[in-house]
Amino acid sequence: MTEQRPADSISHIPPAVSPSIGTTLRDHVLAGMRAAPGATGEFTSLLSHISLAIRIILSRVRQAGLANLLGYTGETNVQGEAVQKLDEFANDVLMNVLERSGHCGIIGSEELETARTAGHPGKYIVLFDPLDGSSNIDVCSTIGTIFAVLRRQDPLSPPSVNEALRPGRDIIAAAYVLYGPSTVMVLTTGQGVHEFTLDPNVGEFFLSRANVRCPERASMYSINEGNHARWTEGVQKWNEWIKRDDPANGAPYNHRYVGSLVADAHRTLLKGGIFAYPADKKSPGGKLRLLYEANPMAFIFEQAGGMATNGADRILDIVPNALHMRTPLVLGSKFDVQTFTEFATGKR
Ligand code: AMP
Ligand code: P6P
Repeated sequence: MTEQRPADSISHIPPAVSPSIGTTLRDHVLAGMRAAPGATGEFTSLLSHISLAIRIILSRVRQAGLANLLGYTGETNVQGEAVQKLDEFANDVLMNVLERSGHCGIIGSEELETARTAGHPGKYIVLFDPLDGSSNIDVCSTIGTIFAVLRRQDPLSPPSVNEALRPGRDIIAAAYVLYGPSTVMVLTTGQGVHEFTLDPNVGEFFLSRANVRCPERASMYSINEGNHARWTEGVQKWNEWIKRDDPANGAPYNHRYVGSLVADAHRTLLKGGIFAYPADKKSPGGKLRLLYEANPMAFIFEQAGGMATNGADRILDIVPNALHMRTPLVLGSKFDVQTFTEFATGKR
């Protein structure tokens, strides 16, 4: 017969030293759900599905050069751009996961000619650039994914592609992911901006910066200087102004430009200053897309105390007229975006 251990023998075993586990993305989103009155969990499930898609995309980005995933498919997308194999893969993964989630009635992607309605009503609209900065893929520079989530106004009605054409002020969640030296997701659901870093050994995103704030101003600017001759006179004057030799007033500014919106925006969010892709003679309506590049970035920057205009007006107030509508984008610290806007609109 086994000897009965005294009842209190267990209490002598010291409690396991719990490792200092950080806050996961899942913890953060679940806390948001508990704080949302009447939440059913659909929104949380949608974000969880998107997180899965991001991790699948990442797995291929990290092995691109070895898995014959670099280079082009030979097709041209609706933007008239050569489609990279990873562009297509990332788009397919996001489409598949979002349709499977059952929460997404309408999907809009840079890689799709028109918005896609799911076979079921679905409560949400998700708009995304599956792989931003793809021209940097083959040279191993930072690329990323950008997405925005909106609520459908009548979730039970049959989805219609035109529902995607809503101004950015209607966004309820936005994020970008950087596939860089580490994999970082910057997310807002309307309660501040939070940065999560993927622990590749665990396969989880952990909170790395809570309540990210964009500095009020900084002497850093990010623009493709090669377009100088095509800019308006006002933008050229701004460009001369930030390069003047005036150390007492933070000039000249330092110049940084990766050529991936996600990389240039993330540096600007954390360090401050300004990113600008203004209208120019070649792109009179701007180059960047409103619905799945400028709007999500603008929502994130405003949530972080920054600012986003098209060189004159607030990005989030622009009413889209087409899924792939382009816009000039000026993003960053309030002081720097306001100064740019004053030059661009002839007030300085
Ligand atoms: P649901 O019923 O889960 O679709 O959520 C309804 C609404 O509550 C969403 O559209 C959000 O505005 C809000 N909400 C739900 N879950 C969350 C969350 N995890 N974080 C932030 N907001 C949330
Ligand atoms: P340019 C990448 O192709 C992209 O769409 C954005 O990620 C980036 O900010 C911009 O274009 C770079 O454009 O004309 O400077 O190469």
